[in-house]
Amino acid sequence: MTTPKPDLAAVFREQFPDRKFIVVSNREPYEHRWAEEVGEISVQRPTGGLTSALDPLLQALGGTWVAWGSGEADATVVDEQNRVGVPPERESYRLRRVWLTHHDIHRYYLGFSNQFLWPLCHLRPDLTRVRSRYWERYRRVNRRFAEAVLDEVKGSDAAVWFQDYHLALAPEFVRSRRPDLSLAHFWHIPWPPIEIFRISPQAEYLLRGLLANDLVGFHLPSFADNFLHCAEELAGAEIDWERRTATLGGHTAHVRDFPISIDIDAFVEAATVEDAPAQMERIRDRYLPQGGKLGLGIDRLDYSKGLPQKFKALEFLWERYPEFREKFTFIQVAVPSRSDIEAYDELAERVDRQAWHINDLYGTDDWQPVHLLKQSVPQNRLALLYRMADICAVSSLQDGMNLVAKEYVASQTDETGALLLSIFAGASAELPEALPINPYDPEQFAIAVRDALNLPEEERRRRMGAMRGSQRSIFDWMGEVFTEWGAADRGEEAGTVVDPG
Ligand code: ADQ
Repeated sequence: MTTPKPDLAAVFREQFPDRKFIVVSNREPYEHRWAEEVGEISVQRPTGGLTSALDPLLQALGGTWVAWGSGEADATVVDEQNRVGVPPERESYRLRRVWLTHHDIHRYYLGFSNQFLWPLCHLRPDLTRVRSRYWERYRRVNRRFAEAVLDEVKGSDAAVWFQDYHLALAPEFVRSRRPDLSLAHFWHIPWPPIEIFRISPQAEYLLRGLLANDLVGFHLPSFADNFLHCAEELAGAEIDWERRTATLGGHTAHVRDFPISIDIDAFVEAATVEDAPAQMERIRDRYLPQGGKLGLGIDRLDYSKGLPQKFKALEFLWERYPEFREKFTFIQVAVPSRSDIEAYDELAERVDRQAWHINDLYGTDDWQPVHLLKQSVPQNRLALLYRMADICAVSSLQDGMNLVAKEYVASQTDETGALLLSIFAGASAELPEALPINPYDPEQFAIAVRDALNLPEEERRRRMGAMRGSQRSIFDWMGEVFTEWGAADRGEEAGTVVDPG
């Protein structure tokens, strides 16, 4: 059974009847690469997440997507304005590419974005690296994105949607030249409390950049609160706590929370393909002892995801509850990420050592307790792993939302699995039937794994059924963003104002 999807093109047009739709993100939806045959070009398409949800909408509306041209053959296919029509087989919207040099990637992307904003927003100021050259380049690249946007909206009205922490300054650059445009921004990671955010030497500039939007969205009300508080104290904005607006220099930004979600149907379909039972059997044969239970973790290899804490808890589990040896196996899929950054490199080594240590202590000739698969796994295979996993453990130390938790719930079509979910993942606010864990307490975490594995089937079904019944999709999420954005643009309230108390 599929869930009804809102007609997003209609929702957008209703809110913005005369405006062109422009999306701006660091990553691009289509990447051109050199194929194996000499001279041939292949196209990498959007896979999963927001990119693949936005792509059909842009195809329906026919707007522009502005993004970094990261593919090795990207420059070959664009026109003189750095534009290419996508998708290749039925060009329906425009992809406008912004070029980044080697220094840009190091300073704007790996530097300011991922070695300053990312750790700061994930409450790891100890991992931040403050360098004037990072900031300088972040400003420059944001200006370049803004210029590409301005170029694309020449002579037209537009609604411009910026994505994420790579582009905090671009809205202000755009607003200063085109005050008539409607601008919105979605911040996909947490916004930290002021005590942490004020560590940023550029706090005021970052806030001013974002306050140039008509709408700023976060996953949780607490992130929106933190942002408003920072805007008041560090940028001197006037806050209306009831309306949840911040006014600076005569412009008012509406600040709202929109918990993002996933394409539920895509996971349900992938988990229930005709040969799913045979495929799951093959995975079981490969990794599990006869009749054994499966635990699953799917994460980017990032320090915010709490992988060392998860492995410590598993070590405690097999040490203290020997009844789970040879009866319970854990597959951790960890896709390498930002490996040019030292902290990520160290993390990768650390989890390798931990997996090796656990397997050395408790493994036998016929059984390996932990399988650490450092690779990307296609979505259809992920869905099968999710479906067959008896438990899925999300151990984030800090996470804006965490889509893995939602993907597990969507793929659990038999409703027999149990979700262990960190109380520090944004998703925990919407999934009260998950089993809560505190990843900083590995002994309790181990007890939670034990209890989850011992949970009666009826209770597992009750919890999973309740979570599945209340899931909302990424399409609902987008519809809400557009409705609030339209209202903000007209200076109205759309009716989902959060009670600040
Ligand atoms: P991420 O930090 O990347 O996103 P998350 O929400 O967990 O975190 O999404 C990860 C995505 O990558 C999932 O869709 C997952 O399936 C996929 N993935 C993970 N490991 C994979 C693997 N080995 N192979 C293939 N796919 C894999 C940021 C924020 C989050 C927020 C999202 C969306 O940090 O808090 O939920 O944006 O706003």
